[in-house]
Amino acid sequence: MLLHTFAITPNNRKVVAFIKHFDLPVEIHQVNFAKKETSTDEFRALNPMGKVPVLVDGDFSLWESNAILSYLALKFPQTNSLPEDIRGRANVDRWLHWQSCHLMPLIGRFKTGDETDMAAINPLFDVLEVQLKDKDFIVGDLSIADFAIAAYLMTSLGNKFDYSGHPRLSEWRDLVSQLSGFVESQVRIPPKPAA
Ligand SMILES: N[C@@H](CCC(=O)N[C@@H](CS)C(=O)NCC(=O)O)C(=O)O
Repeated sequence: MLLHTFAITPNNRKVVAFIKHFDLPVEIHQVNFAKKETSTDEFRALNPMGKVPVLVDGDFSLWESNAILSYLALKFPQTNSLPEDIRGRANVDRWLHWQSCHLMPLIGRFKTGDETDMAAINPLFDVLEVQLKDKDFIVGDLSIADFAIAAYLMTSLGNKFDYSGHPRLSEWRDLVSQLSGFVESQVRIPPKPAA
């Protein structure tokens, strides 16, 4: 199995962190954007969106990071990262969709500058704070939902939010950031050389 990725971004890092955390037999290939690798016909055949991450398993290629997380969790059930019962599974799906439909778009607005008030994240943090009230992880046990959501809160932007009003969220973020997969997938950007 092969993952095409660009590990610095949260949608990529969530998958790389999952693979590393569970030491899954997936080869990791960092795409070269400078060489327009994702614009080639060969890459577009894997993902017509021309984006990463993309997982290739034999003759099956899968794009969309949360779909990849679900696939890996099902392919490697020993990870115990996706409940088998219908409601447990739906619960994880709910948080994956919440990340895609609510967290990611708001983060996108911060990045484009359409949102400049850092406190605008608080309604979403309120939701996570309530969810984590009596649990170690988002759905209780560690699941792919933790990887999907936490990756967004560990970026340089994620580090700038004020977590002081959300103590459980803050504890969970610290806990997940210490998981081996997130430690190993940390990408340090070298400082720009002085002009
Ligand atoms: N919803 C997709 C987003 C994928 C995505 O936007 N990937 C970005 C990096 S995070 C990318 O490949 N951008 C390069 C491009 O758009 O050319 C997912 O979760 O996988």
